[in-house]
Amino acid sequence: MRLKLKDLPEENIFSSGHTACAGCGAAMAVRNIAKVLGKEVIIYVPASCLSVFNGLFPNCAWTVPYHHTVFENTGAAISGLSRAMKRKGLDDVTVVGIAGDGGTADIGLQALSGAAERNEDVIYICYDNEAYMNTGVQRSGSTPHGASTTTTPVGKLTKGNQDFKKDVPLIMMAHGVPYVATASASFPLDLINKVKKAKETKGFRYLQVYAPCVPGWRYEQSKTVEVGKLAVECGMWFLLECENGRLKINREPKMKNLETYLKMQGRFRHMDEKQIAELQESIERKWEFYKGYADLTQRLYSGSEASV
Ligand SMILES: Cc1ncc(C[n+]2csc(CCOP(=O)(O)OP(=O)(O)O)c2C)c(N)n1
Ligand code: SF4
Repeated sequence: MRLKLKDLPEENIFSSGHTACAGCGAAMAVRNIAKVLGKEVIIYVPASCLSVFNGLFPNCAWTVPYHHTVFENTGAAISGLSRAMKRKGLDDVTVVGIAGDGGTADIGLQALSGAAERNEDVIYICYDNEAYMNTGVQRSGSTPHGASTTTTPVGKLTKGNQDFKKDVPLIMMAHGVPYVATASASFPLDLINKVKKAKETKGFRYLQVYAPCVPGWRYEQSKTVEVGKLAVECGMWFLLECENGRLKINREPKMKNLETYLKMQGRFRHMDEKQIAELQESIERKWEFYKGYADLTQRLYSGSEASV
């Protein structure tokens, strides 16, 4: 049965008193995710904004067991925790890793890939704020085309990030794991139902959650939800779900208002017509690709419970 927001409990395993910036999309997403996870969980967080704003020792906003070791090992750490729980006969404990996009798309990619390949019984959540925010807004593999960061600045030779965003959800789908989904802090109903589905599924589950970042994207702190909604409207972010190889598009983008989305944020404000057109073209290609992929996989894996 689908969850409604009013079904969520008052109590939260991610308590108030964390220290995220006002308007932090990652904090909004984590608060909603935590409400669905329940108490029988172990949380792992690598170096990231979350590892700082969830509290530094001896403070901790998590009221359930929480682990933190190094930046690159989320996939390996949650694999070990999950196996240890099973060895102890604690099969009901869900092990969840929550990492930033730098920790996922770049430095943690090999550990993530290994865990997915072994189909470890874990949930891996990447909150995607599209750069290394904790250390001062450096570009990550998840940074979109054109975005200005401290390592892809706007200058005479280049104007922001020259590369295009790495599609980690697609890489995860190619691993053939049971569940891959994208979600957004701005669509809480969609988000909580994907977390619920992930929780009810066995094996490796991957969620990537779009998480606007006020200082890194440079918009007004009251606009987080609006920025996230516009991203889905214009196709900068797609809401998708892939179960046992079958891709479903949860919300059809309107494919409009890209300029409104870009102009709301300081990181894109320098972009000229040519750059915007390049970005628009890449979004349209991606959309065609997903539509085709969804059609194909719905036919290929129809009725199948096996992973690809
Ligand atoms: C091996 C290693 N390299 C670099 C760092 C420094 N470091 C800590 S957090 C961080 C950025 C994390 O970025 P991301 O994963 O995108 O999460 P965010 O900060 O955006 O939440 C970096 C580079 C580190 N802790 N360990
Ligand atoms: S820098 Fe960005 S991701 Fe980090 S706490 Fe602030 S708003 Fe959240």
